[in-house]
Amino acid sequence: MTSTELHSESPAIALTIAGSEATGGAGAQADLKTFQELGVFGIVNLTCIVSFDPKDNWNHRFVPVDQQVIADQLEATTAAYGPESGAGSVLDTVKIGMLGSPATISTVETALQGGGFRNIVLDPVLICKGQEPGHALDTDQALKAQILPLATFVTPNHFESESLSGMTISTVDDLVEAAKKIHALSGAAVLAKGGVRLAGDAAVDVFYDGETLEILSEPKVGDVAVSGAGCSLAAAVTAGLAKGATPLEAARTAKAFVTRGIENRVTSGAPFTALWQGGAGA
Ligand code: PXL
Repeated sequence: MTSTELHSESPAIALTIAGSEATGGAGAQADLKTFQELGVFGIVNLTCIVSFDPKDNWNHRFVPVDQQVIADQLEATTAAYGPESGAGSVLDTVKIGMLGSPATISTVETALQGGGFRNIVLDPVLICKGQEPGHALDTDQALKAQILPLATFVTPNHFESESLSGMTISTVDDLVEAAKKIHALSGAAVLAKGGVRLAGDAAVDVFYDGETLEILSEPKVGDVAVSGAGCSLAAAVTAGLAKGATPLEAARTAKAFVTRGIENRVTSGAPFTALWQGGAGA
């Protein structure tokens, strides 16, 4: 090889289709920071903008991105990095975060069906902190009907696991049963998160892919959920898969990454702390 041919290999590429959370703790910002931290070239296609309202108990103000603009972003990304693009690394791994409306779900469903993706990681954001359960029932139902069947990996939190499995989850055994049910209805590898919601000193998540069952456990870091933990976990899984890890390896690495990020969390004027993706290197 001559010196002019010397070049570093293209990094793995991952796309997140997600919403902006203005304070930078959750959503697309958390995804992009996680991708970067884990050595993956990250792309964001934005679905909505969430701005917490400090005058109203930090509840969510939600603005959807216009459907045509979502479709335009997906078109640009596919042309640049999709299977036909000639890109140095082909985009075959996507994470789905907050979609927020039935219309967006349909737009994204169409892109996923035509995108030739090998890995579709779904963080099934049914509600986010501050929203009332059932606030957006039609959106939840559309997500379950149209996106869940396309997912190859799904990362439900405690509430989402209860909603998807139809079970009450109080113990690790319950979480295992729920993970098996969610696998049965999606066909995807499942990482069901107990987090701080189950009693005890451990933050327990359950991995199940139809063959392997693994309980991932780390000592709890405090008892309060940290903003961006769910987004960062799913993004770290996505980064791992983009780099060629198996689903189980990606889940283990993601759990460790998020634990370090929670240990090094960031405080602010908001009534919640935010995960620091740089925590693993701190
Ligand atoms: O944590 C879930 C989540 C995902 N995406 C966006 C959010 C939130 C929660 O606040 O705002 C855009």
